[in-house]
Amino acid sequence: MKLHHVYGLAAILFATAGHAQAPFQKAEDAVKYRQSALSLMGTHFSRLGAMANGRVPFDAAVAQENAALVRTLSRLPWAGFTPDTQGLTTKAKPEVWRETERFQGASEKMQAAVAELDAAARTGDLNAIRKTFGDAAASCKACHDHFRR
Ligand code: ASC
Repeated sequence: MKLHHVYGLAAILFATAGHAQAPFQKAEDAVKYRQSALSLMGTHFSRLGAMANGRVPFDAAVAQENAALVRTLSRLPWAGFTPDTQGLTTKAKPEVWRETERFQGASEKMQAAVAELDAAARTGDLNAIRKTFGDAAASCKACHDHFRR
């Protein structure tokens, strides 16, 4: 293989890497993907909540780990809301695809709130975590109230 072929191949691989999670082979795969991401987000968010609410002792390292995971996971579910999943029986309301700007806005608000929570967790300040946790939880609920059955 000539060197410029290697460069060409590398360029193609780079160009497609960002789309590795989509499109999905089947609509069911897209649903599974978004539900998995949201489920994991809930798991790690709840561990932060337990500390924010004083149900478990505060551990700054554990809070940081969970906030970093939630922040990374918060980027993922959206690729799974493909139009071909509308016909499947899930908790997603038709509003997801009917009010796409509002849905995207809600998803971005949640990602921003979670980024703030991650920044707070990095400081190790429990009071900052409490406040940003509350804002992030409100952003989860706002979207669920309008877009989820
Ligand atoms: C969670 C979880 C959610 C949010 C939401 C906040 O732990 O799984 O969906 O918090 O209940 O209001």
